[in-house]
Amino acid sequence: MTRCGTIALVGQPNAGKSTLLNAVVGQHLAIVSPKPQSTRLPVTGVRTDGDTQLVFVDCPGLLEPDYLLQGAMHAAAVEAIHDADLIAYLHPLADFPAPDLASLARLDRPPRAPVVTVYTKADLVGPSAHPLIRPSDALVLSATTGDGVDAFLARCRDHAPESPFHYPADEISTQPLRFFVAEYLREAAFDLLEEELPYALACEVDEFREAETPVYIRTTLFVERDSQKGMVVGAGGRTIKAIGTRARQAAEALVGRPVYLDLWVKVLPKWRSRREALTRLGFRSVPKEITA
Ligand SMILES: Nc1nc2c(ncn2[C@@H]2O[C@H](COP(=O)(O)OP(=O)(O)OP(=O)(O)O)[C@@H](O)[C@H]2O)c(=O)[nH]1
Ligand SMILES: [Mg+2]
Repeated sequence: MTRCGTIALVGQPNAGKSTLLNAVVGQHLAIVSPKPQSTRLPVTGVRTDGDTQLVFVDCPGLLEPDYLLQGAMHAAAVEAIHDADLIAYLHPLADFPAPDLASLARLDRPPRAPVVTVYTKADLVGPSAHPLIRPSDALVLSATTGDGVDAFLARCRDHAPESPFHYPADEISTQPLRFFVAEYLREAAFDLLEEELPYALACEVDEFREAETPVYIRTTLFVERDSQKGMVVGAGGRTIKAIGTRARQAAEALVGRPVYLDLWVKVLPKWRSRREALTRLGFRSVPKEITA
């Protein structure tokens, strides 16, 4: 008899969801940034131990949407909440207590799955603060030191229903390599670009020739305005080169072979507020409009 459960990792932007996903699968799958709202589309990570498979869905942060992209991010997180067998609601321990999830996520119906509150970044708070949350059944962990991650995994296993595995036991994600290449470009952009620019940038992989050595990957970085194009390219092409080098190294670690990244920067006017642009960039449920 096997077990297989889906765990949604949800919470406010910057709570540490992607860092925890990477810790449980043991690979840098999801992009991580000190800047909030780095995750836009859910990232799936699979971990199989013996007879139990856990499917983690790292969600975009829960926020009050101001524009259509944020509405689509919110819709993706809410969908994952309703699809899960267990909802892991992450919140930094330093900001204890976590606000009510149903109102934070503006859920129109209660979720089917149980919610476990997981206080994150415990390494940033002295151990004396931990007893604050006892005797509730919340968990405390640090995804960067690994403290508390095993107890979190044990809780996930307790909630995994009896079921055949959904994926082969050696798989760690269900998303294609091209998705991660586009994400690594965004991660580099989050790191190397300032202020609003990382938020105005989207990536698309146009061509992926795996049979070639190095693997040839042609990508487009979209910005919203012409003036942003120059900032992404940088003086003498320095900025785009740095973004490309960083993303190529991450892509090579995942692909396991040398990669050639061909980068193009184009303007896709106001893509963050346009339905068809968001659909093209992979968002499945784009709301008709933003409701406050
Ligand atoms: N010290 C410490 N920092 C952490 C820990 N977990 C995450 N961080 C940091 O917190 C920041 C946000 O982490 P992410 O994993 O990107 O957070 P997220 O919840 O996925 O954020 P969004 O995708 O923007 O919603 C990054 O700078 C991480 O390095 C932790 O356990 N300890
Ligand atoms: Mg994230």
